[in-house]
Amino acid sequence: MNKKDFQRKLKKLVTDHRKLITQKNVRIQKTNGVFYRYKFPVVTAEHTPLSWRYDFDYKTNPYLMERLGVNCTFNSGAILYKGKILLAVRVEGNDRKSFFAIAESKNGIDNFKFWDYPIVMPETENPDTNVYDMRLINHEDGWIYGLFCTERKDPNAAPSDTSSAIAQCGIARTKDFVKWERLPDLKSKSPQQRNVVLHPEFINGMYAFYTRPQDGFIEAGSGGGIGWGLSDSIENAEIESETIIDDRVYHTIKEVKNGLGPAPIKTKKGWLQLAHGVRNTAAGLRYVLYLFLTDLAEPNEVIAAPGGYFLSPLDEERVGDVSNVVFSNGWVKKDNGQVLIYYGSSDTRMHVAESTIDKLLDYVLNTPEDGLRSAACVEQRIKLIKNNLRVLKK
Ligand code: M1P
Repeated sequence: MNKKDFQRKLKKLVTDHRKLITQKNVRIQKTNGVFYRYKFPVVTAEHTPLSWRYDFDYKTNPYLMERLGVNCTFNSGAILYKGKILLAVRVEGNDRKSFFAIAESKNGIDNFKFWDYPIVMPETENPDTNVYDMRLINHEDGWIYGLFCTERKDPNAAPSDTSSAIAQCGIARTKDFVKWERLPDLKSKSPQQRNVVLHPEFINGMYAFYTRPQDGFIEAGSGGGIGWGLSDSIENAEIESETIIDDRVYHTIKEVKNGLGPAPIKTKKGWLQLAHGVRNTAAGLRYVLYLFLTDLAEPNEVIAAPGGYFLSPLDEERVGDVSNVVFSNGWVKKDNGQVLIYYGSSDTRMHVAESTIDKLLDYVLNTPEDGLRSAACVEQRIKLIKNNLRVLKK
């Protein structure tokens, strides 16, 4: 390519990129009454800055090729910071390694723009092979915490086993999302931890963690369920005793495994909790999102648990690197009561759904619990139908 063509191609890349990241998002009017979806994903691999992927120097890249590809952008932590929505995006390179990067938007619906550089996350003395799925927590101690999964190869795996890994909870904190202080990983009795979330308030003067103990990297084994544990310290966080507050249940949306999503939102009626539930199918695992409410004073006590899923993969969301998955580790409550729920689809891209605190509370408090048996579920539906027919006759 001659230099003129190179410059023309570069200009077009820049124009197309700007067009993509400034595209207005459109609310999809069809809704189940609980939340609205939006037409376009809010962040995709294509949203990452061109400078992260291309070498712009004609001398070293005369064909203007991508030098470091980005495979996908998903499972992002979210926070309202200085009036803007920040996403701590899980960016995965073509090399399968994930890292974190901040993308910001004024309205949280569109125009997400990445900061110039990804986050430089310090390592502990035991370097992480992969880091992902950061939860951002504005803790009452004054710090903003990022809790994420740190994955390393299992040192006890047989030489022929190149896949077995150990997942644990990495902890870092920041005041500005640029400089991060890495703390030691959370210690617990479980051989594997993923989906660990810090509760935003102290409980009896202690740091409280939602956990997800597992026996194996993929399989919950005898572990599983959303756990709860307390630690005196965050600088050397250690949970002595872990209790399961939301278990896996046969023939439900969380039969195989579950895990908490973002940090809960405090409401007048309790802590609103968003989680993912996983079940097996002939086509592989299916991940959906569900909601529940826990007690204000004792956030480890479930006080309302609607049956079934809240949000499941739909249309293009169903297809990606790991298909049939929706996963959320970030949501934001705005001062006007609006709630923006950020979710990754099929481990590939990020979306937003919109609701309000009032609607979500109505949903958790008035959706019947899972009947657990077909006959009980028919009973629930007949009750609804009878009441509706009575209302219609009036
Ligand atoms: O691939 C689906 C999800 O699998 C894991 O979630 P969990 O630990 O609950 O199985 C995570 O790796 C998550 O990032 C991923 O989206």
